[in-house]
Amino acid sequence: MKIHSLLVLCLTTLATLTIGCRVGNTEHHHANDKATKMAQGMGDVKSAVAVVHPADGQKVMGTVTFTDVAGGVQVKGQLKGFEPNSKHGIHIHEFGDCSDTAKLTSAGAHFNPEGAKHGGPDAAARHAGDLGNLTADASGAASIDMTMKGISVSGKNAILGRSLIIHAKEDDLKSDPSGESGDRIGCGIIGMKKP
Ligand SMILES: [Cu+2]
Ligand SMILES: [Zn+2]
Repeated sequence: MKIHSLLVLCLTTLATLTIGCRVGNTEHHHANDKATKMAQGMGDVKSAVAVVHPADGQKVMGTVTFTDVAGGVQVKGQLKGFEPNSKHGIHIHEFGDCSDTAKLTSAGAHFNPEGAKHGGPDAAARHAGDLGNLTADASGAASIDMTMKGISVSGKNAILGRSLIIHAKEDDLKSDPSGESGDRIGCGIIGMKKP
C-alpha cells in the first residue's frame, strides 16, 4: 500500500509539473504568435492615405495616396490653398502626430531611418522622407505624382503611421536638416487606405 501511494504521488506530481509546463509554454507561444501576426498584418499593408489639414491660420488641404510599387512608393495626390504660383517643401516626418496645430512640431523631424543628410528626392544622399517641392499653379492648387525610392508603405523604412508635412517655403534640397523650407503649414497622418 505504501509503495502504491508513493507511486501515485509521484505520478500526480509529474503530471502536474508537465501540465504546468505545457500551460506555460502555450501561453508563451500565444504571445509570440500574436506579436508575429500583428507584425505580419502591418507588413501586409500596401496602400496608405494622408488627408492634409491646415495648421492654425493656414489654408492648405488635400489628399495624398501612397502605394507600394517596384522600387519604392508611388506618391500621388492633389492639394489646394496655396499662394498662386508658389513652391512648398513636402516631406514625410517621423511621427504621425499633427496634434500641435500651431507649429506641427509634434510630427518630429524628417523621416530619416538611414541617418542621412537632407537632400532632394533624386539626390544620392537624402532623408527617406524628402519628397522635394510642390508647385502651386495660378489657382493655388498643386499636384504630386512621383515614385519615392528607399521607403515602403509597411515594410522596410515603413511610412505607415508617420505624417506628411507641407511647408510655407520652397525646400532648397540641400540645407541640412530641413531644406530651409520654413513653417509647417499642413499635416496629414499616413494611415491605412480603404481598399
Ligand atoms: Cu518637412
Ligand atoms: Zn529632409
